[in-house]
Amino acid sequence: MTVALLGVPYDASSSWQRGAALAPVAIREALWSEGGNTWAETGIDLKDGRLEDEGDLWFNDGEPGVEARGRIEDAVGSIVGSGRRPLLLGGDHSITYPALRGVRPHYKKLAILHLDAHPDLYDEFQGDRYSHACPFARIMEENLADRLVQIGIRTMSAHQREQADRFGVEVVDMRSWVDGGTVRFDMPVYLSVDLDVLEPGLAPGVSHREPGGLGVRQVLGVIQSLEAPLAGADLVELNPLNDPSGLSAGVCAKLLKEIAARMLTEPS
Ligand SMILES: [Mn+2]
Repeated sequence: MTVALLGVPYDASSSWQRGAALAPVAIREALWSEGGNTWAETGIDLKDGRLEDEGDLWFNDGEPGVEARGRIEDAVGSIVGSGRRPLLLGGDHSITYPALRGVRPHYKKLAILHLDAHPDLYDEFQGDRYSHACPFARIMEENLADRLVQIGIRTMSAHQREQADRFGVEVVDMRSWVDGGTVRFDMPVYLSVDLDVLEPGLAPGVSHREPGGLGVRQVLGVIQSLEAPLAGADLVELNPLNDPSGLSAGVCAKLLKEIAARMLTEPS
């Protein structure tokens, strides 16, 4: 098994602050920093040659979103087609919809495990159906997932509640979170991690800080206890402009290591 890291420096679909496009550089810098090592907790060394870096996609400022999305879909599709597992570094959360379009044709059944403070289920947001507030509405409309399980949610609006009911989304909101609880899947899983699922004091470098979130340890527990094959993953919404200390980039690097290690421990 090989993991292909893909930087997606795209934040043109952000509804509030830009800056997430700077994240891939910041996360790689934290990942390879000599201040830490490259071993995951589960005993995998990311320097053992099975983590390949595809570099960053390139976006023209002001180009139509449909072109940007097409490029993301094609890049992810070709990674999966080559037998590798894509691990995307966003970018804002809008990249998850084209990523799923790239992954989905390769799987008969596919579930999404989505960790986020926000359900991102708006039909449209500020007039944009491809906003970072909307990807999971597009995904469910196009049947790109057989199940969508959301963890960490704490900003559900009435409209998004309706959307969740309409699409059959399984929402584990923060109010009902129980430590050590696991979600079981009988099909491959695509993991989408919005950094703002965490308590913002632990990872303040996000555009939408929402108190009351998970701890780093709890998110690691969700990743490490996942039993189903991991078809792909993304780590989105780090905003380095809100992360002068680099603390949040370091948290991303930690999550990246454990996600990659989780993929690499599967039989190929
Ligand atoms: Mn979010």
